[in-house]
Amino acid sequence: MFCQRLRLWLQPGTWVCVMSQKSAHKLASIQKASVLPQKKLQALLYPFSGLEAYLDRSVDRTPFQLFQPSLENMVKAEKLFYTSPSHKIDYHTSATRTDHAPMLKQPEVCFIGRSNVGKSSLIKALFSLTPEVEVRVSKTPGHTKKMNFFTVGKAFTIVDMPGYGHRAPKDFVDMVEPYLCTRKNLVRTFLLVDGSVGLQKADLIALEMCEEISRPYVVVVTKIDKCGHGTLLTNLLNLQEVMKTQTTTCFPQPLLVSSLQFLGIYLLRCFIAHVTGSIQLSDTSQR
Ligand SMILES: Nc1nc2c(ncn2[C@@H]2O[C@H](COP(=O)(O)OP(=O)(O)OP(=O)(O)O)[C@@H](O)[C@H]2O)c(=O)[nH]1
Ligand SMILES: [Mg+2]
Repeated sequence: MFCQRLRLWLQPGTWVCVMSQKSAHKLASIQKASVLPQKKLQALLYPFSGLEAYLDRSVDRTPFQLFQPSLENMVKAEKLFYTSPSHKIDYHTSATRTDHAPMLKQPEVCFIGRSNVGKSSLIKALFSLTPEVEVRVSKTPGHTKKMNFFTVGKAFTIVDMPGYGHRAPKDFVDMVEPYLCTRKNLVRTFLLVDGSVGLQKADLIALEMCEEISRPYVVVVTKIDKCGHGTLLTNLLNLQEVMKTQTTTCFPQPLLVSSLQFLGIYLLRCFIAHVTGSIQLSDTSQR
């Protein structure tokens, strides 16, 4: 049923976006992923569904399924991530201080988290339908040294931040905190936590900082491909407990992603399109 509906949505002729010159990853678009078996596709679109079977029946699933857009909405959101002459996706500029940040009017979202947690990789995966947009990733922590601004047409801006913790740039605090506090068009901060290692001391400090700043933010659990279901679920439930008891401005649902396997990337694209006001969600109960 689910696959049938997906194929209906993706019928030839309904997909008008132009694929970029460089070849995109085979799972970069829902259209390409739709050839996968139903269970795999379901886990790719809604990663929590792949974990549910391993979860004790007594655990409340609700907080993990609050944002559950329909396929129609995810397809709508994905279209924003294709570049075209009238909707250019591009690296815009970098800045090391908030007062050097570009004056952009469109809604902005930013990605923060420990060095090496996978911020740049996640942005690269979001932009995988436009692979000519260069987002640099590295095994070496502390790779991203500046705030890098990427514009998505006139719809929104995505900002890749340097990481905190090991090998963080010296001016991290001066750079990131004022940005989070004062940036007017910032509509959402995504705080990344490594799902394969769970919450670390530095993550708790970042959560505290976001709470103090008191602007809406969302926790994104990265690298969910990197560990077994047991470890991931333990880390996830621990995180959920902290979110429930120690946060107020955090969106109660952690979003799960793997930038390498594209798990949760379509859902995150839809979330960004939604919070920036770039799409209106239609019926969300179609899953
Ligand atoms: N297995 C796995 N590895 C990942 C994933 N995302 C990122 N990585 C790896 O983690 C390392 C760090 O990735 P980056 O995206 O550069 O991390 P970052 O948070 O931008 O790091 P800094 O710029 O140093 O703050 C790289 O070796 C990536 O390949 C993922 O989803 N799964
Ligand atoms: Mg980086």
